[in-house]
Amino acid sequence: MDEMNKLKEIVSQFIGDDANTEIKPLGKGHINDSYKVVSGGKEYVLQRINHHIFKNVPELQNNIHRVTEHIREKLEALGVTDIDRRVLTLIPTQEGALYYQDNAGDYWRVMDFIKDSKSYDEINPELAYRAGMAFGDFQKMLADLPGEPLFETIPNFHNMEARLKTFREAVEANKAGRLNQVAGLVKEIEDRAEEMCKAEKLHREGKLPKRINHCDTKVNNILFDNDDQVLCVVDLDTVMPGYVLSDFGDFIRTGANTGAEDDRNLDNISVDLDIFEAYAKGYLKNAASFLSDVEIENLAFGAKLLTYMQTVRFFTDYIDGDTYYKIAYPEHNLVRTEAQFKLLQSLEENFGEMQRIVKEAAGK
Ligand code: GN1
Ligand code: MG
Repeated sequence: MDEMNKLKEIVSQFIGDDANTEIKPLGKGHINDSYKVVSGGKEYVLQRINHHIFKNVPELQNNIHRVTEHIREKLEALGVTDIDRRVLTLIPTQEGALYYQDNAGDYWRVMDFIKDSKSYDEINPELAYRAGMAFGDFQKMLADLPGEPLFETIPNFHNMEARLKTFREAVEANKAGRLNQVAGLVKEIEDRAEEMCKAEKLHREGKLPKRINHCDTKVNNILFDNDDQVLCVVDLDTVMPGYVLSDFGDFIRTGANTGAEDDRNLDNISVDLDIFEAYAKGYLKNAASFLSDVEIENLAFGAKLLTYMQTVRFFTDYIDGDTYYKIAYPEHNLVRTEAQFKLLQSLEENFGEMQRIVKEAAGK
């Protein structure tokens, strides 16, 4: 069976047979494969879930189901009208399951496609302000999710201590024989290691709580409508308990970078303080009411932490021989590492100002 027929067969598990189904690749995630499906006058997103990374797909899908249903109830209670564009809608299989596993062992899911929506890889301060409000609201809506804590879809996902352990093992093993050329960068990582494990330490001391976080607040995981109003937050695979520093930091890492995540020209890369300020204001507008002083005091640190963490993650993958992230060319993970590290240096240079901005935005 050719690839397209295989995809059609999978889609039919969810929405039944339709000879006119059209399927096209969609998006540019580093982990899952996504397709846009048009069938019977409706539009959907089909995704192959990367089960080498998300090892427990049933629990993953159960998380997303709980999160989206909870948000849906909140929106209904608020009298929101276009709910189908304001939260993701999972389409179950014809047998009522939240995913389908094919003969090859791959896992698939289908969601409604959110119409007339767009995402940005680069935004302006006004949109960053709206995105900040949206992520603050997202955490707030999920603060009272009933039942068991959410499943950790990737254990220790944003745990810096665990990431450093894996990094050190990769350095030790030097599997791809790439270490010689990057010794200077290994030292830069080690020089900052202790500072960057501060969140785990604060958590152990009972000073930093875990809350439900999105854990992938990349700027392009927010959908806007044609008038640039926020519709909803997408890419919910990593919604799980974590530190709010993660969600704040990952947005700054991606949204407040004047360059690209994999920019080859390091001169393009620095922190855009106007975006930082706008995001901090929007986020704190909705989140200041439930955040502790320790959380607020560490938001700017969160930007450094997530940028450092992403540097370590890309670097680990480079040293390992590119087994985790999709790459477009052989040195891609090294280019990403250097670009993230440049952003980290810019955040370090501007840290005092970032602290001042957060303090002011929090009204302290
Ligand atoms: C991955 O696939 P994507 O772009 O949504 C990664 C994030 C990283 C990001 C770096 C499950 O997200 O944690 O921050 O790449 N997701 C996973 O761009 O590892
Ligand atoms: Mg993503």
